[in-house]
Amino acid sequence: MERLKVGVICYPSLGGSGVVATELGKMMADKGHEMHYISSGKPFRFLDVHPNIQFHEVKIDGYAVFKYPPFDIALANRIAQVIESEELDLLHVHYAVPHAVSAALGKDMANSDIGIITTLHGTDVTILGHDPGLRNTVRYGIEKSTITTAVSESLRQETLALIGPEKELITIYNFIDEQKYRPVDPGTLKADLGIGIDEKVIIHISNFRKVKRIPDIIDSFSLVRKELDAKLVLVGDGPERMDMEALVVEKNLQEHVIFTGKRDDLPELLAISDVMFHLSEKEAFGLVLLEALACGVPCIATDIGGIPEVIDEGVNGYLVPLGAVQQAADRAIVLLKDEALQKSFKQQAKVTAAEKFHSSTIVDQYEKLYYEVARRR
Ligand code: GMT
Repeated sequence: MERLKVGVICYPSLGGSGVVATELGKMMADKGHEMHYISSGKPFRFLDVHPNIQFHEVKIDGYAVFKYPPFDIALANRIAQVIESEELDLLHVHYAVPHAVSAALGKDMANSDIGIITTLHGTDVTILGHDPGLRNTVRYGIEKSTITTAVSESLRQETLALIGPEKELITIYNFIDEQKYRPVDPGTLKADLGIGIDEKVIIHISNFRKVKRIPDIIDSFSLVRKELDAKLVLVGDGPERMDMEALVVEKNLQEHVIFTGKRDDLPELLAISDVMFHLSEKEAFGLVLLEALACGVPCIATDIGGIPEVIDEGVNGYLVPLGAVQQAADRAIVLLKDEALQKSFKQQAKVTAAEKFHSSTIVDQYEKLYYEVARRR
């Protein structure tokens, strides 16, 4: 098989798209491809030591003439340089805005015929695509890409309806690193967090944005607590964190809700959890749900976006309408009180992760696309 040289453009921060971009790069590098990350910072989980992975930093100085330093143009400039210096075969860009637009500009600057794969992760379409001030930019990013992928069929359909691109749009699901996300021994973690041995654990992991609807999770948890002993473990950090801490105090739940902040030991945290709550109002895929399933944790999640493609109602979890906090609580109570049901859901959760979303299947789909785009030049 021919070894490809791939330029990868992604957000370096913590978040599902960054995780997918770096895990994919790592697995492609393991297959022998040369992966070149072009970004403002080293992406999350970046493998410093892999011989097939290189990092090309984008720098921009804050010249007095700029009110806003033009990062997207600096990125395009760096993309053009790397296309030429590394003789790249293709670009894989995560997010249409701004990355696909910078990639199109970089390609033009380099006067290159390189192919561009753009992967849509959600907010570029579900939020920016609804903004009249940006919809044309999203469309431009997609039209300038050779092939665009969406992380769920729901996102693909929404993009077709909203943007109506003429270019090819295909669904390739997200995946996780099965070496990391699997049932593990949590050691003394449950006791360390102050959770009683017989207490049930409901977990939520996110970046604490409004879209995650954490107040719904807290309300639903307070209903569960009326029926059984449980703790709510809220993992992550973000703009809503302080308000959520205040809300927990206001509801007098501070003895029962644990804020852990950002953590790296997610498999251990999932190992002590009985169920995951994920009640977002928008979610193109919900990578964290897949992480939970792979660790054998059933999920109660909203019936929106790409979530029903990950959570199989009554098999590995339950789906509830947006805002239905009582229904989410009722489902959790049924599950947490029935050991046999919980055992079956846990088993099915692992089967879904291993069969529908196995990394080898998904990485092969991307690799096939890489060859196709590289060949089209
Ligand atoms: O959901 C977020 O806040 C982060 C965002 C990101 O950029 O990582 O997540 C999006 O991409 C993930 C990876 O494809 C998906 O699993 C998330 O569902 C998607 N978020 C939304 O659609 C809100």
